[in-house]
Amino acid sequence: MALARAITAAENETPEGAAILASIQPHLGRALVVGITGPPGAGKSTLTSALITELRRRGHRVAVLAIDPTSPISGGAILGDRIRMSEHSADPGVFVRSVASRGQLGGLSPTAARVIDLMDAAGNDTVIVETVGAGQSEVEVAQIADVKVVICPPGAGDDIQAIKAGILEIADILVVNKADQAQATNTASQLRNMVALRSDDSADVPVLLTTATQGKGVAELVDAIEARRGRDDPDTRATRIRGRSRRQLAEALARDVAAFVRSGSDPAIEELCAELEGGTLGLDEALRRVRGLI
Ligand SMILES: Nc1nc2c(ncn2[C@@H]2O[C@H](COP(=O)(O)OP(=O)(O)OP(=O)(O)O)[C@@H](O)[C@H]2O)c(=O)[nH]1
Ligand SMILES: [Mg+2]
Repeated sequence: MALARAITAAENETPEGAAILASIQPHLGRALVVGITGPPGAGKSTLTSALITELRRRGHRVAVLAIDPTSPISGGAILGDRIRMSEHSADPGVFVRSVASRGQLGGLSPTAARVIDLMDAAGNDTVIVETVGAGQSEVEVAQIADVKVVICPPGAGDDIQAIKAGILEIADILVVNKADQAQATNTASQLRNMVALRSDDSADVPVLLTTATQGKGVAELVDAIEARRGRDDPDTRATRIRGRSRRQLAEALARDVAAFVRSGSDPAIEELCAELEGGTLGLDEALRRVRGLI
C-alpha cells in the first residue's frame, strides 16, 4: 500500500512525491529490471503472469509495470492485464501497476523510470516492465531494462520483419511464445538464423520456446534471466543506476525548459521568438543563443 501511494505521489508530482524520490536514491539498484516487449497480442501479459509464478516459486519478490498501450488497436489492455495477472493479486510478494504509455515528449511515460525506481527501492528484487513493441517505446525500454526479452508470435512473417528491423538489436533473450501452435519451431529457427548473422557479441542471445498459457518453457526463460543476474557485478550495477539517474535528469530538464519557453515569460526568449517569426533569425542560431541563456 505504501508503494502504491508513493507511486501515485510521484506521478502527480506532489511535494511528498518529490521528497520520497529524493530519499530513495541510496536504495536503488538492487532490482533486476526485465523488459518484456513484442507485438500486440504476442502473449506478453500471459507470459509475465507465468514468469511471476516461477519467480515466486524461487523466492523472489516481483513488481510489474505494464505500460498501457494507448493505441486503439490494443485498447483495454489495462483491464486485460488485470484479469491476466489477477491470480497474483492476493500474493503480498507481487505488485502490479499500469501507467499510460505516452509522455509529453512522445516517448515512454516520464514517470515510468520513477515508478521502476520506487519498485526497486521498495525491495522488489525483480521488476518486470511490459511494453508493446510498436515503435519508440521498446527502444526506450532498452535504456531502462537490464535484461531485454523480445517476444515473437509464431509464423507471422510480418512480425519477424518488424522485429528484425527494430528490436532484434536490443534483445538479450528472444522468445517464441505460443509454442503450442504449428509454426513455432519454424519461427524459432528463423530467429536463430537471424541471431547467427549478427555480430559476435550476439552469439549468446538464446532463442527460447514458451507456451505461456500452460507455463511451458517458463522455467528455462527464468534460468536465462537469472544467468544475466548472475553476471551482474557491483560496477555494472553502479553504471546502470548512473544511467537511470542521468536519463531522469535529462527528461526532467527537457520538460522544464519546454515549459519555460512556452510560458512566454522571459523577455530574452520572447525577443528570439519575434526574430524567428520575422525571419531574421534561423533556428540553429536561436538554439545557440538559448544555450547561452541557460
Ligand atoms: N495458444 C496460445 N495462446 C496464448 C499463449 N500465450 C498467450 N496466449 C493468448 O494470446 C492472447 C493475447 O495474450 P496477451 O498476454 O494479452 O498478449 P499481450 O502481448 O500482452 O497483448 P497486448 O498487451 O494487448 O499487446 C490471449 O488470448 C492469450 O490467452 C500461448 O502460449 N499459446
Ligand atoms: Mg499485455
